[in-house]
Amino acid sequence: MKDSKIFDLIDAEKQRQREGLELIPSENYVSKEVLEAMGSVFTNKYSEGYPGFENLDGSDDDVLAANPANHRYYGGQQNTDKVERLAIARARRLFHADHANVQPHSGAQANNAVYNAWLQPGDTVLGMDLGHGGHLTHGSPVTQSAKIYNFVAYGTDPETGEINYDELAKLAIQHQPKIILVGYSAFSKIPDFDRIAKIGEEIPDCLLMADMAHVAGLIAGGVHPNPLDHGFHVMTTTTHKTLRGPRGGLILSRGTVGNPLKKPEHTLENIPTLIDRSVFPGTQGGPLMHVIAAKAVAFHEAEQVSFQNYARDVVSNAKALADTLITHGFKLIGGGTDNHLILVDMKSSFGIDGKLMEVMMDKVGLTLNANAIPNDTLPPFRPSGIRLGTPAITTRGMNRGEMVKIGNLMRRIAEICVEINGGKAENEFASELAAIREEVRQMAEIFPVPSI
Ligand code: DSN
Repeated sequence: MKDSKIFDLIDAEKQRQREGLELIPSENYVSKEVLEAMGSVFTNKYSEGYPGFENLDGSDDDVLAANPANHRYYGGQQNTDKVERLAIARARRLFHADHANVQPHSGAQANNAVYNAWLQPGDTVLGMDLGHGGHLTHGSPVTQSAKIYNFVAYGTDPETGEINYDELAKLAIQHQPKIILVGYSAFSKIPDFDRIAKIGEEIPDCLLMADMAHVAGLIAGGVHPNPLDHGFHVMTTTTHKTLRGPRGGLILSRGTVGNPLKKPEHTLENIPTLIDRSVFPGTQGGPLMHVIAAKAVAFHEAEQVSFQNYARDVVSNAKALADTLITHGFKLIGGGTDNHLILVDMKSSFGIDGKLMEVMMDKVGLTLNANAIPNDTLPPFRPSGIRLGTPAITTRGMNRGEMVKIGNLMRRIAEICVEINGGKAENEFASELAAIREEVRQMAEIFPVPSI
């Protein structure tokens, strides 16, 4: 018997996604093929261990033709080995990596696996402050890793929105971290990877790690520098944000790839194998082979010229939206954006908090999230900022004209928020909100979601 409760909710979610516009910068719409691979029979298979890592350098056909012995703990891997090897080969090509581990279930799992591969309890990691745009897994005290390792935070410059490189260098010398971590979920600039790598080279045994979850698709599309080309040893990412694949994680690394069954020496050169052993059996059990199949499909899509165009459009759309918002009096952290993401200080722009804006935007089918801004004086659940971006609406084929329209609608919503904040009842704006809702629905209809 079909579970109608759940399937009705799936239908309702399809309608929500179809009729609204997704502005959360970490979300996207996958292709039909990615969706199909995720819903495939590979979900029935256990594949603990790894496929063989030999002959991963050539084309997809070369990779399929080779059939090296695997390192698995279960039989029946004729197809799973090929799927995982294709995923690895494609990821290596996309990101110029010596090795790819495609098994992490999420970005958090990927980060924890790298920590576990390289650090001893008590070792120091230098990462970006959560309040300045860093990520929870980069040392927030509420996480498990913060109980195990010693995280020290660097911040951003309030004037420019850039990383405070002088502070980073000073903290690195002072704390001698075993990992310098560059990565973020609310930062709209492009890090100077060379400068950070230079700082890291002065610290003994320091692993340079980049968590590029937000911008991996921009890197794959060639519109953002790749940290692995600038002296970094490891790059982690999720696969579902700008990269437009299934929900999951990925670890890319430089170094020599060894047999995962043999414990290698603890050196930076051996980081690929240290990571493999840390993912399985260190921190995870069986890989999700249906998700790995979908990752492989997404990597194939990202290798196409059309994806390079997509990445370019994500960035130009973000700039167009940012410019429109600035014209309307929105104050952007860092004064604009260089990637896919825009962080706005709603408090200093309009005297309202980010949560009110999030809630009112939701009512008209425009989804974004309230977000802390650097040195926020408001609490995390009702912070001063909002965070938005263009990966999903660019997937729908939207362009400059639509960015201007969305920016104009946001101006009107912000004005309504100001009035509500001043004491007016929300229902006084019911007909105006309904009209904006309809305008959003019409835009959504012209630019359908590819997979639904
Ligand atoms: N939750 C993700 C984001 O929205 O940026 C980060 O993990």
